[in-house]
Amino acid sequence: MIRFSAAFLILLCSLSTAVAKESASRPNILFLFSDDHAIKAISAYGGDLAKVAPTPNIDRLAKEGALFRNSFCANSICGPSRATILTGKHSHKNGFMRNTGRGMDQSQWTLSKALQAAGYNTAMIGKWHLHTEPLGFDHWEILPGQGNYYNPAFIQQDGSTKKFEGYVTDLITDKSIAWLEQRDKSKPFLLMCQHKAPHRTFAPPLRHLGAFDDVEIPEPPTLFDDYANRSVTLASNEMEIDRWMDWAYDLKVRKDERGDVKLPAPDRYGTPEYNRMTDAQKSVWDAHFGPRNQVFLKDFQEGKLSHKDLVRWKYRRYMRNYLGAVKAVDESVGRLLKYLDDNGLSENTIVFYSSDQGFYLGEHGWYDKRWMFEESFRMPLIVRWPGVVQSGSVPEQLVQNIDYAPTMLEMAGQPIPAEIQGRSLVPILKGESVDWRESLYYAYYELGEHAVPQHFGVRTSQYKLIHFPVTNEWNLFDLQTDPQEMKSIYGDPTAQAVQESLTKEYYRLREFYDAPPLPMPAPRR
Ligand code: SGN
Ligand code: CA
Repeated sequence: MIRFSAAFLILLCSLSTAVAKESASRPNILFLFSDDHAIKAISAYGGDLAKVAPTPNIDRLAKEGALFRNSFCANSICGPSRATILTGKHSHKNGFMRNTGRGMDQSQWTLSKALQAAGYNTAMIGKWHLHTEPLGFDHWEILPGQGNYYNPAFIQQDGSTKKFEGYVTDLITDKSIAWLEQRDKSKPFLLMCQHKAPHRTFAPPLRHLGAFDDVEIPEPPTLFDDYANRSVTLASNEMEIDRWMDWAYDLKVRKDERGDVKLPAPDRYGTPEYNRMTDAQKSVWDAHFGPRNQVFLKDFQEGKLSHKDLVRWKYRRYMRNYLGAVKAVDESVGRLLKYLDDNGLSENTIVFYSSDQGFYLGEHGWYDKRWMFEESFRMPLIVRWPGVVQSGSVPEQLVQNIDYAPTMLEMAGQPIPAEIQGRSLVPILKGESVDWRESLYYAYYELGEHAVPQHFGVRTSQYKLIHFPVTNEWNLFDLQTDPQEMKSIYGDPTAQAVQESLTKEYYRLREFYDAPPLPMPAPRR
């Protein structure tokens, strides 16, 4: 028989009490993240769309936590936003400047590695998009690249790829809950649950087809923007609903290959997502879109639709599908919050809701993101932290995704490395008065997709200056008098003082963040 001395048993007891105390005192972190979710499509942020497309579960987080009114990204594109979140640094410092090119350099410091080393049980489930295997996670299961909506494949931790039947958002939620169930409960956790939705091609779960058919989708005032009074590069964009959103407009030349508007192509019905569905799933889809497409195509072929009618039709169809995908993301948030409630985890779990960038929902005639204009520059950010954050608070400070890593480190009681460029939001979350930044730096480096040029800029609470180095242009907006950003006042004699101070601030920020010289070289393909 093995005998333990009394002293050894006492030591063992006090150690296990210490572990239990530590995991109780260090909060869990549930990071709920989506892809391309514009704040306008979250009802807690208000606006016309919020009335017809409520997001009650995300709203619950805002009611019980803090909704950051002025939250922005550093570079409005997927991979770079994710790399910034994991490193607390602008793209030029973490090296992931564009979606294309090499994978994330994981030899550098990352949030997941730091929390894992600090004793957190860490998991990453869903869209990763950094072209590498996730590091610093005890468990991960990720979509390959952009992933698929219907019956998607997931890359497993052993390197194999497995296909699962179902809708991607539901599957990511199931997998997240399954991980929470079997996690190491002696440790606090960090779970990054990262959805693909509502990214293009805006595919809702089959149960939500038609969910928004009977509501009036409000039209943004800039749906027919003519791109006057701003950089010449706006007009050469390739993300306009009118000219660029895929659809079978003459049923011969251009097909709805990606499935943006869910019209049949002449030679095959199938878009890549359609072709992934089972026969039973296809028949639900066909029963929904078939008759609606027939009505549209009849009107179109009989010449009943003006050019503007066609844009409006595409816009409405895009929005209905986008909102259907958002509805499923909101349900996912609801399921995870319920899991926390049912398992006594709500009190000691900090919940974030965010998305990699915003998105154009018809503003400036666009879908997609990338530009420093408000709709894609803004990122939703809601944080619920029971006992610390005052319910329903709405911080006004200018915050950015460089701030997420230092925030989570402070929440977990970890030191913030000096190399991190962001700042912890903890003092703001605690409602403390804090000397905060008065301007944000922005940089966009891609050159190819959607024909958005490289641009850089600075935003204060009232003004925004955008620099287009390739065409050597500057745009300046007064966001108070021109919130839609329709007329640049750069060069306007009445704006001279503002122009000088913003230009100075732009160069100060570039130096402060140690930004590389412009223009940047073409991306590696
Ligand atoms: C895909 C989309 C683009 C989108 C990029 C980047 N085309 O290439 O419209 O801008 O992703 O999106 S699609 O036909 O494949 O849908 S990001 O969110 O991953 O940065
Ligand atoms: Ca995105």
